[in-house]
Amino acid sequence: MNVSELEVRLGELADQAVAELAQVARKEDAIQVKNRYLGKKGVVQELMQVLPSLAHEDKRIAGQASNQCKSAIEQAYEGQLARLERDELARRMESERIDVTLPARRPPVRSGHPLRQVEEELIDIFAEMGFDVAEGPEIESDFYNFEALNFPPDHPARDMQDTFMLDDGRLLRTHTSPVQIRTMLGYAPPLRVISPGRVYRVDSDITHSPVFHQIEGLLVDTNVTFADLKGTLAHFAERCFGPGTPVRFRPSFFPFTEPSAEVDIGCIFCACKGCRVCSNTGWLEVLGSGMVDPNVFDAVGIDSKKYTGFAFGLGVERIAMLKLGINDIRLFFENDLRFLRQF
Ligand code: FA5
Repeated sequence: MNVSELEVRLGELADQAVAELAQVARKEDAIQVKNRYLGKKGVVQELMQVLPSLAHEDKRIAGQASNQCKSAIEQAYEGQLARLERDELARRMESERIDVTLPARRPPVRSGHPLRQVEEELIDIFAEMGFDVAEGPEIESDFYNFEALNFPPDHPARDMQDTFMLDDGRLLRTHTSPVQIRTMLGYAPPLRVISPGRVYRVDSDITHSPVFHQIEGLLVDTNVTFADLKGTLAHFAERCFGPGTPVRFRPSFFPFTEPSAEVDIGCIFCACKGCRVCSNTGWLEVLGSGMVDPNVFDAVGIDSKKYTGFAFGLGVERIAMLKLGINDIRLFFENDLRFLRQF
């Protein structure tokens, strides 16, 4: 083969390879075509084995022709690869297109536990009347929970609050009233606080839970009378249960208040006519209250000749059950989402 024939043959091979590359549909096929022409044992290399037999001047011409042939094939190979990648991308963009009209997954709306919602509503009502929030510990000593509140050691009033005792003599507080004592020991009158929190009693049925929540109220100042207590709680009842809600004060007993009263609201389910919820009485009991007993003032070192005050304590579950129409207190503590999602 002379050098002219070699040039022609290399030109043909280049055309052939370029045409083949233009046909391939896959990257692997393109690599194969390229290797068949340009590989170590490829057709171009094979053809160039005539090189040693050529004259010196012809070798240079043959070298140039071979390089031209190789770069033509390389170029076609690179071009085809780029084309294949573009096509692949276009295909994926077509098939994997994001459907923006698909409704997004909604994150769950967090609304807070129904008890917490009601508790916050109640706190807001008292905050409007100028009460600050005070807090106390859930593990208490006998002194704060009973003694300073005028419960003598063997007084039967202790039986009303069946108590969880700890091994070291302390107890789980049975009401929020110990926060009255902590507040009066810590701050001088005038005082106007509420104290929301968790309390514990050995008590369990559909309206009583061993763990429940109370909000305590305490107001101490000069010239505070029972009329102030009545006005405050009547206003509270209207804000909590709606305008015109009647309230009734029934004589009662708490060791730490004198006089003491249970406070009922007119039944919101039957407009005081009498129904199953109010046991046909027309009234629903919502809280305990009274004027601070002078013995309590003595226990905390407040001059009972100068100051008077009132206190009250309400059960948050009780009020939440009335407001939300819930008939079993246990629903609050079971954490069943079917229940919780309704609020
Ligand atoms: C007291 O706990 C007094 N400390 C309230 C008080 C404060 C009176 C200040 C005077 C002055 P009583 O035991 O009645 O009182 O409880 C108050 C409220 O807590 C009740 O009206 C009731 O709504 C709620 N309650 C009592 N026991 C339970 C219970 N086991 N589960 C759910 N709620 C309860």
